[in-house]
Amino acid sequence: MKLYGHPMSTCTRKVLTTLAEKGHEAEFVLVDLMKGETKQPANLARQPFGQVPTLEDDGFVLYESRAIIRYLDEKLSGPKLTPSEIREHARMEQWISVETSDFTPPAMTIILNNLFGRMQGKTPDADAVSKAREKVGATLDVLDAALATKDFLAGGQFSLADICYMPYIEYLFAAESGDLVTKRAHAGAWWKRISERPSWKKATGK
Ligand SMILES: N[C@@H](CCC(=O)N[C@@H](CS)C(=O)NCC(=O)O)C(=O)O
Repeated sequence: MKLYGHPMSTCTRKVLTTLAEKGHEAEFVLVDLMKGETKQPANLARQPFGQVPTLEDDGFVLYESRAIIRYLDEKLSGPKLTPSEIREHARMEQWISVETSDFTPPAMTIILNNLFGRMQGKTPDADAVSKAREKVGATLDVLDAALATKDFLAGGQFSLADICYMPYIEYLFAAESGDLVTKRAHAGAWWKRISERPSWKKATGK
């Protein structure tokens, strides 16, 4: 099994965390984002949108991080990261959908402006960051209320839903917006709980 990605890529990190949770490894093939390798023919042949990650498993090529982590969870031995109980499973899917639609787009606005943009010498768009902070805060209010009565998003079990949020939250801290998480007691405790997992430390090289 090969994973084409970049160690700093949020979507690659979801896959690395899933592999680590399952107790498996894939051969890591670096696609250097910094050198524009995502847009080169070799990567476009695997991932027509010119992005990472892509998984290659015995001739089967799969892109889209959320599809990859679901595939790995079904295919690989190790702890299940999808609840077997139908309502907890549905709850996991609900939170992955919220992450995709309501959390990640504004979180990435903050991250691109305050972290990656700055690294490239660009001045952050303060207005865009401020609006994005409001949106992320509103979504985190909803998560915070849900996490008041359970340890993980799907219920009592760590799941793919928790993994989907982790790379973006990590970068929110580096983008001067970790307060959005820590000032919400239940979301803050949840982040502490999940970010201390060995799988996350392995995926992020800590
Ligand atoms: N929906 C895709 C998004 C992948 C994505 O945005 N990858 C970023 C890195 S985290 C990328 O490759 N960016 C390079 C580019 O767009 O040129 C997924 O979940 O895999």
